[in-house]
Amino acid sequence: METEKEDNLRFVIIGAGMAGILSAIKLEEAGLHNVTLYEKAERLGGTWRENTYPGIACDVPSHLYSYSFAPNPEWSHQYSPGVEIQRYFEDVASQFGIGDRIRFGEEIERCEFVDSRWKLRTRAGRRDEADFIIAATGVLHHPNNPEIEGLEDFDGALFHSARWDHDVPLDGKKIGVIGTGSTGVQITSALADRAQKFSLFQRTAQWVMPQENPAYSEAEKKEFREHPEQLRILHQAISKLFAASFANAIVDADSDLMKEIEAQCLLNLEQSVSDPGLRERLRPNYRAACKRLVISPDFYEAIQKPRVELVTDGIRSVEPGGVRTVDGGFHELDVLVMATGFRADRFMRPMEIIGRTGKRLDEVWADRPSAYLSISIPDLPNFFMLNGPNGPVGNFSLIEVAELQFKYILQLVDQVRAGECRSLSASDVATQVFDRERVEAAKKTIWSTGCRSWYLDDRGIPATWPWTFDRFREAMSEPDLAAYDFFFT
Ligand code: N01
Repeated sequence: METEKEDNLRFVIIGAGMAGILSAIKLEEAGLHNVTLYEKAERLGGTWRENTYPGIACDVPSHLYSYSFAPNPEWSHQYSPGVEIQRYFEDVASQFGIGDRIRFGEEIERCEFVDSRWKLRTRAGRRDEADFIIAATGVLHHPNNPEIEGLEDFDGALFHSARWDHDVPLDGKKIGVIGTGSTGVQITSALADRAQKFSLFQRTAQWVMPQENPAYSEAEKKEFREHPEQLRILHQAISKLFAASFANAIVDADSDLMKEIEAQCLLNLEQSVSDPGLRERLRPNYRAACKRLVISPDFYEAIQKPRVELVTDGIRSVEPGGVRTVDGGFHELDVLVMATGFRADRFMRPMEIIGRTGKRLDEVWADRPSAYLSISIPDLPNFFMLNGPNGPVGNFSLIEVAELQFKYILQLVDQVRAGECRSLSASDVATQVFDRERVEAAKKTIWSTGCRSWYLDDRGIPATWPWTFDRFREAMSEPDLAAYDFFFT
């Protein structure tokens, strides 16, 4: 039975993006009301607040990329644009009344576990304490800004895709984009008709899955509004389909479905690109979905437009007026966008996190980040991550992932509420065994078939969940308490 004190357990959530909002709602629902959510920015939304580049949309169907408990009849498209997704998170936060829990503009700088509690400090020096920390700090939020000679000499506008400068005019300008990941491809489709000249600098060709993006009609939205149960059924159906198809295929590189996906991408390339020279330059030399599969109905159409050029010669340097390639060619530019991705190994860092033995997270993760089931780190008691290292991050709905993880975390919290311990964290042994099995299983996955991608760690091993989504669901259904160290003081 819960005591008054147990009911009053204090939670700090770090980050008011998708996972932080989820945590605040779910804690409230569980009767845990002593919650503060720290957000470094002035607005919630995480990825969707930070990424506002032209053409941004999510490549997971909107009715799956929604909280299961907050279906949204208003999605405009099967794959809705970023601005709608941002609005959705703002609406959900307000609908569930968690706004007053959020401290905006306060960045947590340090967390130390002392005397069975977490002591926190913000960048501005505010101090706080908590029994539990939920790190909902996201995966892809530290821009990767490659060092390219002369970059600082560029005279035009220069920014990373996740720091889009909306004051910079684009229409009729000469725009260059470095990078052909999901971001670079979406920007290309969005700006191909607006630029005077658009140069896409491609280091590695991408496989592109042609996926139409139909709009929902007013009649369909009305139907969804009047029959919300249909949305729940739709959410479950897409989730099931996803788990049974793509999710299974990527963890088995030899699967028939993986070959089928590659055949569809190949057909897209052959049928959509008419110029044989351009087609060859766009042809990847590795397996489809080895990098994150790019989903686009119109990238090939955009790249063939007269004002668009695909630059495949390597970049030698940036000069004040544009980009010089290794063949000596010069590409004059007014705007240069780095669609060069993110540092995927950072997670909550640069926060300083000190566990019960006095060891810093930076030391624990000196080689690379790891966590038991992507949630708990040995000797960081009552510190749980959502979308932490080695989780399912490949073309999945991270919302569904976070919901499953949070249910699991609540069961760990229940151990403390029930007085079974004061705090708990995954044991060293369980974490090592998990890591060993994960690395072994990763060999069979599509990410291991020989390409460079942000999924790979410094050894070239996929730092992702290497098993089926059903296995993930199963692992999240109930914690194996034997994998945890219980602490009593
Ligand atoms: O980043 P990326 P992203 N010189 O890392 C190139 C999610 N997302 O922002 O392939 C030249 O995929 C690099 O080249 P190479 C999704 O999970 C989702 O596009 O390494 N080029 C690559 O082409 C996605 O996977 C959506 O040879 C350099 C590109 O930059 C993740 O975010 C939309 C370079 C980076 O691609 C990241 O996507 C957007 C250099 N020095 C993002 N350094 C949707 O849901 C890097 N590159 C639709």
